[in-house]
Amino acid sequence: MGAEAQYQANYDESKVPSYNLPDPLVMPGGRQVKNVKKWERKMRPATLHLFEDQVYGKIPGDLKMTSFRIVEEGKNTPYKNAIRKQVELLLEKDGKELRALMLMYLPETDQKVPVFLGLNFYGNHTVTEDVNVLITESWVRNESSFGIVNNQSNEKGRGVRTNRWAIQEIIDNGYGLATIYYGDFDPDRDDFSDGVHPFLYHYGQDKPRPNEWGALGAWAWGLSRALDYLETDPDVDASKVAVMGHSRIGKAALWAGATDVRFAVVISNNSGCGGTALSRRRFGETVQIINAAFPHWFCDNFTAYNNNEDNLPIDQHQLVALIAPRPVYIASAEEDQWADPRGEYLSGYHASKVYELYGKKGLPSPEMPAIHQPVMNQVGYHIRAGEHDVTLYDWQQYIRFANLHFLNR
Ligand code: GTR
Repeated sequence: MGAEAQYQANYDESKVPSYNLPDPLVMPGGRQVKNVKKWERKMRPATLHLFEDQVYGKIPGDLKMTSFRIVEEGKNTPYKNAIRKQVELLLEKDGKELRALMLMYLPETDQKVPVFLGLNFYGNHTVTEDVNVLITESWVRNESSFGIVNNQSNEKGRGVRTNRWAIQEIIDNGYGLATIYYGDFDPDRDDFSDGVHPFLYHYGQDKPRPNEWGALGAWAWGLSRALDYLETDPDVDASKVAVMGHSRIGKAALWAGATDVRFAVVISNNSGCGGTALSRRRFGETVQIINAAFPHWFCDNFTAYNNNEDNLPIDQHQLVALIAPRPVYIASAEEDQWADPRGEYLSGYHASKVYELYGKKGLPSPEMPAIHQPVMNQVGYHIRAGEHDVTLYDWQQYIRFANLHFLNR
């Protein structure tokens, strides 16, 4: 096969190669895991280790924010019955600084509220028309239709992504929303001199080692640091935080949910390759394609599986299994074939035996549900009409799923 053919994506189901998925409940030596204790003591750590070592990379140290500061709060928002907070998460170490700015909208109540937490792609000011929201100063990807010039956000971007964030619905249902621009933790470019990585370099080091974290690892780390703050906020019920992410940020949300069990619910929106899509299916985006286009997302060890998926010691259903027994929701879009909707569904299906070990119901059928027929067990799934995006329909299902698990209704 020539290099070009190797890079071509397959969209034909009949050309999906036959493959053998690793059984999430069979230990590397062949022993069957028969109970939760064995899963938690042996198989889960072994699985997590493989993802750290071969896919996302491990964090080579213990790194927490050094301070949190509320920089702004107010009731003058475009939303009914909502308050706004903007919180700076600051990391200071060895003369270096990393600042992440969290935007929160919370329903106005004296109760602690559950929260959806998700990173955003172009800055907090893009998710809302609210003129009080601060414009990010971090490096952003140029996007001419948002007026971004020289990788710098400006006023023109305000509100350009409101369609992806159903803020009023979230508030009306009694939830808060917390969001941070993902590039605050690591700008999305193949450059390891910026973002959080240098904070853990040894003397003379200028990039992570082959088994150390890439950008997805940095974004997942940032989600955990956001949760550290939420645990201190008296208005938030931090035992009820649903981490949600779209696309590359959906991959990061899954990895955050796998590595940090404090996340009570995990939601993957169109996360695709390196998210919930099974790598072995090689449908749409593949390991080779993603490593070529985004060499900074995964750890370098992951490139060993370019065009070599059958040798992966794990597959993405085991990433979902790492979230068990906590509720996980996987969403696909019909026209998002690049992300392989069937592969996204199947990872939930094949992870379900770990949920069953806990006596929880996952996705019992190997057949995908029809469009707009959500399944809401401990593993949830829907496929909606339309493209790669986050829509009001998606949010309505996430709110229903959260209601089911957080409020029993
Ligand atoms: C694409 C990439 C996908 C997905 C998407 C996104 O270019 O191939 O894996 O992450 O970007 O994040 O929007």
